[in-house]
Amino acid sequence: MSEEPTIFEQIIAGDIPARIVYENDTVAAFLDANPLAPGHTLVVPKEPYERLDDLPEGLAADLWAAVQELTPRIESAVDADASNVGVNNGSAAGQEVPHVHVHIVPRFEGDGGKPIHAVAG
Ligand code: IU
Repeated sequence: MSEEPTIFEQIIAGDIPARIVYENDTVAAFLDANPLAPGHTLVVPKEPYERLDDLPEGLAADLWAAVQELTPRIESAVDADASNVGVNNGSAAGQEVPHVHVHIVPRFEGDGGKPIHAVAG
């Protein structure tokens, strides 16, 4: 874990404005500042572990439970048909913020977007 608070810790602390949509003792979720689609949400552990494999088992379970609970609620909120759920795990995979975050990107029939496996070309 880094010593400086990550951007996402600052969001959770309320020091950087964001639309927080969910919070429990260990996990928070907020709308992405540069959404790929309406309702694009990031689900994060409150503690700033950098990569998925750094997460203690219980926290990984908490994170996934929140993703599972939130995904249908977000789809319903924006009237989406489906969603892409994914993690950029490490900088070579496009991870820009060194604090684990699960993207939930709502998808709509005919939106022309690519499936998640298309990013690997
Ligand atoms: P990535 O998986 O690390 O590439 O995604 C980082 C995401 O964090 C990206 O979608 C940004 O738009 C988002 N984000 C944000 O929501 N708020 C911020 O202050 C910053 C990044 I910096």
